[in-house]
Amino acid sequence: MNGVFTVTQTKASSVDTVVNYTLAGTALEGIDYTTVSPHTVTILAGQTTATITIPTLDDNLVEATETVIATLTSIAVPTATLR
Ligand SMILES: [Ca+2]
Repeated sequence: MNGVFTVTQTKASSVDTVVNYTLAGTALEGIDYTTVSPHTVTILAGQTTATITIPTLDDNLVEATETVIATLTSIAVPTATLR
């Protein structure tokens, strides 16, 4: 089962909005889930939402729930400031 984050902006943009993000949490990229590259999510022009999908990997270990935390860090395109 994949992890899915929904990214929302309050107003639609007339151009694609590309947002950078970082991944943290107890789950490890490349071990617990597929390496995601680049760490960007694109909200298409005219839309207000996009999704970040984290494809989980089965490491055949019985273990406690592991977490993934996605943090939006900056807007790559267009040039703007996250508020
Ligand atoms: Ca694991």
